Amino acid sequence: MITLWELKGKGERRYSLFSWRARMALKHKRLDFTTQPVCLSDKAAIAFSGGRTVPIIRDGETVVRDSWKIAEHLEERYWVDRAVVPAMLSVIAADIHERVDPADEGYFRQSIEQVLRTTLEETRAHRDEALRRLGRSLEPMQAALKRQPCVCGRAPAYADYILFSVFQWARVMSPHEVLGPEDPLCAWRERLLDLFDGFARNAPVA
Ligand SMILES: N[C@@H](CCC(=O)N[C@@H](CS)C(=O)NCC(=O)O)C(=O)O
Repeated sequence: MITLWELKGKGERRYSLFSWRARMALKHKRLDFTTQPVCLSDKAAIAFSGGRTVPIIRDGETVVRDSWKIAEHLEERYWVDRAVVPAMLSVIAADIHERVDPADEGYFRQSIEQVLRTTLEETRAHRDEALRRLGRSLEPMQAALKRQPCVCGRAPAYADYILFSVFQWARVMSPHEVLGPEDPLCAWRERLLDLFDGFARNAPVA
C-alpha cells in the first residue's frame, strides 16, 4: 500500500496543488493509497523524507518526495514491473533455469511455472511470440528514447536503473540478444553499461 503525505486544510480540504498531481498520477495507475494529511508548518511530520515539502509517498521501502519524481517513480515501477518484467520473464525463463545455482533448479522451476502457468519447455517453444510481446511493452520507452538520451532526460537517474535492471537480468542469464541494433533502447543500454567505469558491463554474463 502506498502512503501519500499532503497538506491539511480546514475540514477535509486537501489544498496542495503539487499533491493533487501525485493524487491524479496514483489514480491514473489505478493504485490504492492512503493519505497522511499534515500541516504546512509541521516539518517534523515530514522530516523522514529529508525535505520540507509535500507531496511525499512511501511505496514499500521507498520514499519519494517531489511530485515530478513521484510521477517518474510510478511510471517506471508500475509500468516496468507490471508490463516489462512479465514480458521479459516469458522470453528468458528457460535460459535463467539453466543458469541458476543447481541447488535452486527445482525451486525455480516450480515457482516460475506457477507464475507463468506453463512449463519452461513451453516458454522456450513460444519464445518468438514472447519476444514480440516484450517489444510491444517497450514501445512507449522506444518513443521516449528517440527524443532524449535517457529515461529521466539528459542524464540517467533511478528510473533508468529500474528499466536497465530488466535488461541486465537478461544479459546475465540469457545468451540471446533481445534488442535489435537499431532499437533506441540498444544505444541507451550501451550508455548505462558504460556508467561507473563499466560497472554493469563487466559483470559476468551468459
Ligand atoms: N517541487 C515540489 C514542490 C512542492 C511544494 O512546493 N509543496 C508545497 C505545498 S503545495 C509545500 O509543501 N510547501 C511547504 C512550505 O511552504 O513550507 C513538488 O513538485 O512536489
